[in-house]
Amino acid sequence: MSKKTFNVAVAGATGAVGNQMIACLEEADFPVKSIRLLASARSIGRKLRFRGDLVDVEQLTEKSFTGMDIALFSAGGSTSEQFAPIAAKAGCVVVDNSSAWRMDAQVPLVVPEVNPHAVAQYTQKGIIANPNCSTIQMVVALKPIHRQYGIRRVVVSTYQSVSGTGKKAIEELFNQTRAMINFLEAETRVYPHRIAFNCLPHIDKFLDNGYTKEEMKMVNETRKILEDPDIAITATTVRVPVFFGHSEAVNVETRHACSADEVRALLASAPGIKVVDDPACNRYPLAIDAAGQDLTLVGRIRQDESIPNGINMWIAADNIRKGAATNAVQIAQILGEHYL
Ligand code: NAP
Ligand code: 12T
Repeated sequence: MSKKTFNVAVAGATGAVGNQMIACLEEADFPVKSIRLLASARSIGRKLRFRGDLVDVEQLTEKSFTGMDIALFSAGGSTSEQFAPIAAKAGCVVVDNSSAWRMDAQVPLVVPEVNPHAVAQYTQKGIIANPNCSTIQMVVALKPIHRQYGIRRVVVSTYQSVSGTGKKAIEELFNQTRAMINFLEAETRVYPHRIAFNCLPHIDKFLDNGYTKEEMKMVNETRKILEDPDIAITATTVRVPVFFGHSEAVNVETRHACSADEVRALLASAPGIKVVDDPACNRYPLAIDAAGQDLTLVGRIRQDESIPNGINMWIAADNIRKGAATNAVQIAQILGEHYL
């Protein structure tokens, strides 16, 4: 029997997420027939390695998607807005990492452990959206709880690493940290304030309601993925001086009573999750342990003693892997195995 193989394009291949997408395609042994690496005109002349071969980076244009089967996009929202429909029209299914298409009713928003069935809806626009990094790791943990006990309300605060903003922000934290420990002036370019040795309660832009766009993404995307518009959610998203790995303090109010022990056992057997919860041995999810692997780490699972049915937990995951590239490649795998 011949195995299906696919012509795959990576748009934004030179970026923090795009680079990881290439690595995830290799790690997943994705059935790639040919690969096309796309970026801006700035990257013409660069070469990147895929499975040992050096591949030329090409400029992303309207013609880039002819003959391609799947395109993984991570080249910014405006690039996705413009080029995803062009790719789809060329018959290439787009898995998009930007926020451009996530809330479009005709575009499925998918986390494979949570709503893999939604992939089927890709036929409407030829686009599948990858959720925001902070949303992905939260819904992986919320889904089993919602199915078992029904979630009434979620209150989340995030502790997000700079890699979520891209390669320039990784450099900014590095350069500012080096400047500070040498008693030099830290330069601020990417963020409105110094991020080294600081916390910024500001991710993405501010909206008219006083929340940031990142906070509202968590609210709206979670409801869409869990297919439940009635869940009440409120979020505070904070940038912290961490390079890789987002952490989250999540408070969940359930409809039916649940104990911390039950939730711990439930999550321990749920897909994509590793429970790390042994406070007596100082064991709990850490960004530095989440980074470089694909599982969502959940710990500090305990009763919220202030309400009848409440659970608190701490969740950490690699925002560039499960929060972006790994999730996109997992979607592409479902697409390739079941739909194309
Ligand atoms: P990054 O490190 O700054 O990389 C940006 C990439 O986009 C580079 O490859 C860049 O190419 C390319 N690019 C920029 N403008 C372009 C244009 N006009 N035409 C073609 N390519 C262009 O950023 P990143 O962290 O990888 O993030 C990239 C995207 O992924 C963003 O849309 C972001 O919203 C999304 N993202 C999503 C999540 C998530 O939550 N799922 C997490 C992180 C990022 P050059 O190298 O040539 O400039
Ligand atoms: N501004 O994909 O800055 O919507 O960490 C992800 C991460 C937007 C997104 C960030 C952002 C997204 C960030």
